[in-house]
Amino acid sequence: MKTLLVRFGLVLPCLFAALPAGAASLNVTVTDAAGKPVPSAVVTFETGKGGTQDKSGSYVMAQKGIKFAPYVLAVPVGATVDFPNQDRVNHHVYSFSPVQPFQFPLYGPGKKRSLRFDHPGTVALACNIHDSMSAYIRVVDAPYFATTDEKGRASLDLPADGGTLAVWQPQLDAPDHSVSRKFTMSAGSAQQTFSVKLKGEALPSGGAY
Ligand SMILES: [Cu+2]
Repeated sequence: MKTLLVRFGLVLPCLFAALPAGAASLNVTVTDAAGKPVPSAVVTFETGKGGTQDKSGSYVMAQKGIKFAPYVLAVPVGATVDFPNQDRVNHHVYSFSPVQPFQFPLYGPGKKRSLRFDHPGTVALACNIHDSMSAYIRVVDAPYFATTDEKGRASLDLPADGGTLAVWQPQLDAPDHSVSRKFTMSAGSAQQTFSVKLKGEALPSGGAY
């Protein structure tokens, strides 16, 4: 018990220190027109007053089971993403997206490639060997962002402030595959729901996220 108390004593102040003053939790749910959850949607919040992005995370876009995993990976501007090949076959990963075109010529099982993403926007991924492989890296410049899980839910710790809440998803049927609304965060936890229109299915058949 003493150990537990000591641990909490050390850890809790660190957790609170990481949140801006007045921060509270916003739970966002994204559903399609039929009310089904929409996974792999990137939710962002911007106050227009800047804010520092947390760039301490490590970001992985694996190739596993002849699929990319995850299907959508949101990263802050300047993040380095690792692309480990966890399959028993070779992959040749590339993107033609103007935001940051690149290619990793054929690399084998157990090998890894890495790339830094310096420009906000969407980088659509494909594999030269496997036409069915498809995924997205969404490079965001908003200080607050999260990606919806299989239940279409995402949680963001936000300052009590007004700003723009936006949702991006690759199949979202809207300009830039994105919709947004003005939103003011107040103290305490809050809930927002987006009902969005999708083009076709929310995920490619057998898609991983
Ligand atoms: Cu491949």
